[in-house]
Amino acid sequence: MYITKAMSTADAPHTLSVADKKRLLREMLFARRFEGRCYEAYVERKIGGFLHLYPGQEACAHGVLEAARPGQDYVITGYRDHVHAIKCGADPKAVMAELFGKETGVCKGRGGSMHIFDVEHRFMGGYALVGGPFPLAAGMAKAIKLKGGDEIAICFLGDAANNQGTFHETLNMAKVWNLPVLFVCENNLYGIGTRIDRSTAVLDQYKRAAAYDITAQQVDGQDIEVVYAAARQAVDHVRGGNGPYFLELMTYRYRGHSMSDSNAYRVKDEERTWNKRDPIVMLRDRLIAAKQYSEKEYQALDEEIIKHIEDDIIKFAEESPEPKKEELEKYVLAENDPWVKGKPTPKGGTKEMMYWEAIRRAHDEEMTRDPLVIAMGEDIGVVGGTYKATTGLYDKFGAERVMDAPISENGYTGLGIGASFAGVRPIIEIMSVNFAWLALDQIVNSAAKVRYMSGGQLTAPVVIRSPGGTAHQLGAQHSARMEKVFMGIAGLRVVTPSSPRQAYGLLKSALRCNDPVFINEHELMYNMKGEVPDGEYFHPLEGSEVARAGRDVTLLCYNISVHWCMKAAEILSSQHGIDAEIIDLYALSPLDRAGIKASVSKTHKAVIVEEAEPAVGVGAEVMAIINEECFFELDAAPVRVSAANVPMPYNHTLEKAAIPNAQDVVNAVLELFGKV
Ligand SMILES: Cc1ncc(C[n+]2csc(CCOP(=O)(O)OP(=O)(O)O)c2C)c(N)n1
Ligand SMILES: [Mg+2]
Repeated sequence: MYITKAMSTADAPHTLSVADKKRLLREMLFARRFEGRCYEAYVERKIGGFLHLYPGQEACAHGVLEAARPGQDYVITGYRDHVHAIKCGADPKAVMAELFGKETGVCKGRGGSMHIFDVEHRFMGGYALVGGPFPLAAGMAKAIKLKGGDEIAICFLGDAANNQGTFHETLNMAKVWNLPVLFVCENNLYGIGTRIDRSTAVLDQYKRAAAYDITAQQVDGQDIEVVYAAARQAVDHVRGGNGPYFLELMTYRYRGHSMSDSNAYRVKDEERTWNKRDPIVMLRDRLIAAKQYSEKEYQALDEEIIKHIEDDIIKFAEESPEPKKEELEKYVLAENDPWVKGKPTPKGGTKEMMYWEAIRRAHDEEMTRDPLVIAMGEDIGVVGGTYKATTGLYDKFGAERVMDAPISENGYTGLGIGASFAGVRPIIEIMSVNFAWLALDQIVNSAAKVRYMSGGQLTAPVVIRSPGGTAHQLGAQHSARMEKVFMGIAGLRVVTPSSPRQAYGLLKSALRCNDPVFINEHELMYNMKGEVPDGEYFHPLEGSEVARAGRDVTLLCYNISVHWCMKAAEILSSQHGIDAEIIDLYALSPLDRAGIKASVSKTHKAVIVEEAEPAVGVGAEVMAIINEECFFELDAAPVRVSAANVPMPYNHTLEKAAIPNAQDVVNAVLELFGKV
C-alpha cells in the first residue's frame, strides 16, 4: 500500500463562499454521473476506443479551474479530459456526442474521448501521448507573454507523465523564459497499473519541479477547498508575472485506468482508505454538518442530474447524425489557403545572394512585418545560426523573438507548436535534421494532427526548417535524409528548396499559410548562389517547376539532386543527343501528380533521382504516382537513382559511393535508352 504523507491544507487565505461550494458540489456530482454514464455507454458499445474516466479526481479540475478564469485562460490536458473540458465551458451534450463519434460532437467525431477540444472556451485539447502537453502549454504561455495578455496557461497531467523528457525540457524552458504557465500534477499514484514507487525515484513530484527552481506545492487533491486555496495562490503567482508554478494534487482514481483495466494491481486497503476521502462526499458532509445543506437536497440534486444526463445529453448524442463519409478528408489541411498558391514573381530586378542570405532575408522581412513572428532554435540568437540563416536578427529583434533554445528538440519544437495555437507564428530551426528524430512526437502527434482531431477548430501554423543530407564525412548520425519520413505524415506540408529563390519564397509562403510546414534544407547548399527577386516573392507551396524543358526523358528530382540532374542533362545533351526534361519537385507533400503526369506523358520515360535510400522513399512514391497516372504512356519501366541502403560511412571513398551523382544519373538514362 502506498499512501502519501501529504494531506496538508494549503496555508492560503482564500476561501469559497457557501454558494460557490454548493455550485461546485453540483458540478462535481454532475461530473461523477456523466462519467458513470459514459461507462455504461461504453459497455453498451455506444462509445468505442480508449475511455479514461475521472471519478475520484473531481476536486482537482474543479478546484483549480475555479481559481482560474476558465474560458479565458488556456487549458490543456492528457487523455482523461472530459471533465476539464466541461469545466472550461464545453457543452456536455457536444462532449457526449463526441464520445459517441457524432458530427455534433465538439470535434465532429474526429477526436473521441482522448481528444476533446473546445477552442472557443480555450480548452486546447486532450492529448493521448503521455507528456505531450507540457511543451504545448509552455508555448501558449509564450504567446500570452509576447502579446502582453494577462491570461495564463494551465497544464493538467498525471504523475507518471513527469518521467517523460518533455517534463524536464519544459520546466527548464518555462523557468529560463519566465513563462506564465501553471503545471498541475494530478498525482493519483499510478501510471496505468504501475504504482509510483515502482517507477519513480522521487515520489513527491513537487520536489522535482523545485529542482528547476520553480515554485511548487503539494496539497490534498481530495478536498476542494484546499485545492481551491492552493490554486488561487498558484494562479496569482503565475498571473502576477512571477513565472511558472507547479501544483501537485494528491488524489486517487476510483475506476481502472481505462475500460480494459480490471484494477487487479491495487490493494484493497489502499482503495478503502482513499474511498473514505471521496471529494464529493467530503464536501457534501461538510455542508450538511454546517447545516448549509440537507441530505434531501442532495438526493434531489442527484436525481435531477441523472435525469438531465439521460433525457438531454444521452438523447442528443444518440439522435445526432454520424459524420459524412464524403467528408473523411476534411480538416487535414486548411481549406483554400491563398498562400498555398504563392504570388506571381514581382516585376523588377533580381539580386544574387546565397541560400542562407535568402533565408535570412525572409526572416527579416516577416519579423519586421509581424511582431508575432518569432524564431527559435539552438544557437540561432547570439551566434546567428550554425548556417548563418539568422545572422543579426537577435540584435535587431531581441531575445524574446529570437530565442536561443536549450538542447531540447522535442521540447522547443512543442513549445513553438503551442505558441502557434495561440496566434504566434514561430520559425523553428532544428540545427540538423538528424536531431528532428527527437522532435517527431510533437511534429507528428501535435502539429500535424491537431487540425483533424479537433474537427478543424485548432491549427498549428508553424514553420520547421532543418538541413539534412550528406555533407563531408559527418558520419552515420549526422547525414540523415528525413524528407521521406515527413512526407508520409498527413496534415504536414513538406517543401524542399533547390535554390536561394525557392529558399526565400517558400519560407515566406510557409509562414503565411495556416498549415504546419516542414522545410527540408541541405547542409551543402547554404553557400550556393542564385538570383532572388528584389521585390517580395511568395513561392507556391504546391506544384513543381520545370527546371529544364526537354523531349526525351523526364528526370524527377528535388533539392540537391536538381543540381546533379542539371549537370547530367548537359552531358546527355552534348555527348549522347538525349534531351532531358527536369522536374523540380520542390513540394514533397503533397506531391504534384499533375506535373509528374504531364512531363512523363510527354517524354514517355522517367528517372527519379533522390539522395536518400530507396526504401519507402520519394522515388518509391513518385513511381507509384507514375504507375497510377500514366502507366500506358511509358516506353520503359521507370528507374530510381538513390543512395545505398547503409548508415552513412565516415570514410570519404565509401561516403561518395553511398550517394548518387550526376554520372549515376547519366548512366541510368543511358541504360533506359538501351545505350549501355
Ligand atoms: C508516450 C506514451 N507512452 C505510453 C502511453 C501509454 N499510457 C497511457 S496512460 C499511461 C499512464 C499515465 O499515467 P499518469 O500520467 O499518471 O496519468 P493517469 O492515467 O494516472 O491520469 C500510459 C503509460 C502513452 N499513451 N503515451
Ligand atoms: Mg497517475
